[in-house]
Amino acid sequence: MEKTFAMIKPNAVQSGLAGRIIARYESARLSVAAIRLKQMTKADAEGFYAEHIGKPFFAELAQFMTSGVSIQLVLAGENAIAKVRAINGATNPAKAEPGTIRYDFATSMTENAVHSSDGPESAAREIAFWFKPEEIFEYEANDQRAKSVL
Ligand code: 3AN
Repeated sequence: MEKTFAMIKPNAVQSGLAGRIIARYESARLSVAAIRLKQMTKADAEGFYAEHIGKPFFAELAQFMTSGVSIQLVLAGENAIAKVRAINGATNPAKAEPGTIRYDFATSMTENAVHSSDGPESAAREIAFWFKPEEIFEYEANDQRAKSVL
């Protein structure tokens, strides 16, 4: 089963959208393999977004990501990395397709509701950044659950 890392950002958590966002992943036959609620520290932001340090938007990004609680998730399932990217939509909400999380819930490029890994290497790095192996659970997903909500 492929695994990916996703995060529900502070604006979406504060707006009470976490349940609806997780439901979209579950409806796409992905399982929650790990979950945590945490207010990111400055060190978390600098470690997690290391590749963006020095970019013009980094200060605003770090300020926003540390401004409130976010939800860290590991999602597991067939084609999980690409599936979650598609469900989230384009980074820039103005370019996101209708029906995506960012089309529906993002308010700006910075406050864009969700994050997810963009490939297998970043998924491995990001999962290991947030979770210990014993905090990640693999279990057999029941096909009936997806049918019941479709
Ligand atoms: P994504 O989350 O879509 O993979 P990344 O990883 O390239 O996007 O960027 C991480 C985060 O940095 C984005 N989710 C967004 O909040 C912010 N970001 C990226 N590019 C810009 C930009 N040009 N202006 C403002 N914020 C940006």
